[in-house]
Formats: sequence, C-alpha cells, structure tokens
Amino acid sequence: MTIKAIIFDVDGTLADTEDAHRIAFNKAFAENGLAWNWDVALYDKLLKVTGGKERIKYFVSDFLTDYTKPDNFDDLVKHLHAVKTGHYTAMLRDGLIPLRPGIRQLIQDAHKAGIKLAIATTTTAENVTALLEVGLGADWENYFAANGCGDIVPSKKPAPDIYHWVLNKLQLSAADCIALEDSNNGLRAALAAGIKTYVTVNPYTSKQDFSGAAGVFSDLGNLPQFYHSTGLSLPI
Ligand code: XBP
Ligand code: MG
Repeated sequence: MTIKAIIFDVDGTLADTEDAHRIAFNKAFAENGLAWNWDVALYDKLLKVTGGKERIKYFVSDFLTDYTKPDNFDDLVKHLHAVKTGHYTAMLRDGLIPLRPGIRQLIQDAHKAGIKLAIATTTTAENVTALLEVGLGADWENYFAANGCGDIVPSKKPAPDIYHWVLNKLQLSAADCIALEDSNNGLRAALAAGIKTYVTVNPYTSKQDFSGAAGVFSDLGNLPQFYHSTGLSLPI
C-alpha cells in the first residue's frame, strides 16, 4: 500500500491538550457562578463523550442528577463552551501546550514528500488554529489538504462522520490513508471509516482498548521506527 494521506486527530495526538481543556472548562464554570469542578478522575470519565458541549450535557445528565435545568439550558451550554474556548485558546497562544514529540517533523517530512495531510477532530476549529499557528507557524494551513473540525458533521467520534467528511474532501479512498489517534473513541471512528489506524497514547488514554489498531506507540519520539512500522518511506 502506498500511503497517499495521513489523517491526524488533534486532542491527545498532536498535543497533550486534555488537561488544558479541563482547566478551561473549570474557569468557565466558576466565572458563571457554577460550583462545578472537573478534577482529573472525573474528567477521565467525562472523556467518554467527545465534544465540549456534548461533554457538559453528559456531565449534567449523568453526574449531576439533582440539578434542575433552566429553560435556556442549551444557550447556557453554548455560552459556557464559548467562554471555555476563549480560555483554552489563550492558553495555547501563551505557548503552554507544545506539539508532541515527532509531530512537527512528521508533518514537515510528509508534506515535503507529497503526502497529503488532514485533520479529523471533534474539537472546535478555533482551537486547531491556535494550536497549529503556535506549533507550526502562521502558514500552518498550507500543510493541510483537509481540515475537519467540530460541528461540521452531525455526529462526533466514535461515529465515523468526520473521517468520511475528510476522505470526501481529499477525494481519496480509506485504503489510501492512515489515521493517527490517541483514544478508543478516535480509533473506533477511524476504523469505522475503514482507515488503517495507529495510536499514540497519553496519560488519559493509555489504559484504553486499542484492539484493531495497526500499531500502538507511547509517542512519535522515534520517527524512524514509526516510518518503518507504517511503511512510510520518508527521509529522516
Ligand atoms: C477530543 C475531544 C474534544 C475536546 C474538547 O476528542 O473530545 O471534545 O476535549 O473540544 P478527539 P471542544 O481528540 O477524539 O477529537 O470543547 O472544542 O469541543
Ligand atoms: Mg484525541
């Protein structure tokens, strides 16, 4: 198989972002007078649901059973999420969240070799922009032939919708691509779209089930090993 495209998840894969998301959610709750605090153990459970707005709703329905929702609950969730996005992107722009080992090099090597690159994420587009402007530079979009984010598809991961959207945008079939993910939800989404998927774990996901993955790595610090496993023939 000649790999024509690499499709990247963002959160947990390009960078270890989940604790910054968690802190940003907590700031938004406190600023809106809500005594909700998501610690690491709780957030680990909440990661079962992807998407920030969906995650807030899951928290309220499954972990806050004595809470009475106000009439404008959907608007409240949207507002909390917008405030959270502001805090999260500010942390990115302050340079607090670097790209994971090997990621910048992989993107540059693959781009130089003419392999298409794409994003398939549940996170908000503004978050991807802030992360990659800091991590890759102001011209980061030139690296990517497709940028699939957040609410552009009806169902988030583990549904395959975002991968289908990206494949359509790339005009490639699943067999031409590989995906890079960090979580069980992400792996299921990519596999459901028929894409061969490699996993790099992070502290939140390391104990999850990755059966079906083509390979599982702690990170991409050793790119020659990754190129060897995937069959990518890229100059190091
Ligand atoms: C990542 C997520 C995202 C972020 C929050 O999943 O679940 O929801 O935690 O992002 P994946 P937003 O890496 O599988 O795409 O708050 O912008 O939705
Ligand atoms: Mg992820």
